[in-house]
Amino acid sequence: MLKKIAVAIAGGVVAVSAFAWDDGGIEKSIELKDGSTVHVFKDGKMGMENPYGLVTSMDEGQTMVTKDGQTIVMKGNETARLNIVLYRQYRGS
Ligand SMILES: [Cu+2]
Repeated sequence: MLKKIAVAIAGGVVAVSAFAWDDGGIEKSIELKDGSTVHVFKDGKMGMENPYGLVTSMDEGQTMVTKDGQTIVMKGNETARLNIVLYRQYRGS
């Protein structure tokens, strides 16, 4: 079940909104300078996706630079949770 979500663009951060998906609890997805994406869950915790679409681990407290040059700090490390969301997306369920 795919559901279109409106991706809020907060604070000038570039949000990824190229395709619609079941948000799976993700509030927004932010592109980073190195080509990876940080997905922010509704509770504020984050999960990392590398440029190849794979979920990767990042230590909490690490800083990341967004595509438009802003610095954000990693909160949480939701690899398992993000895996479930991305996997569901691939299955299209
Ligand atoms: Cu990160």
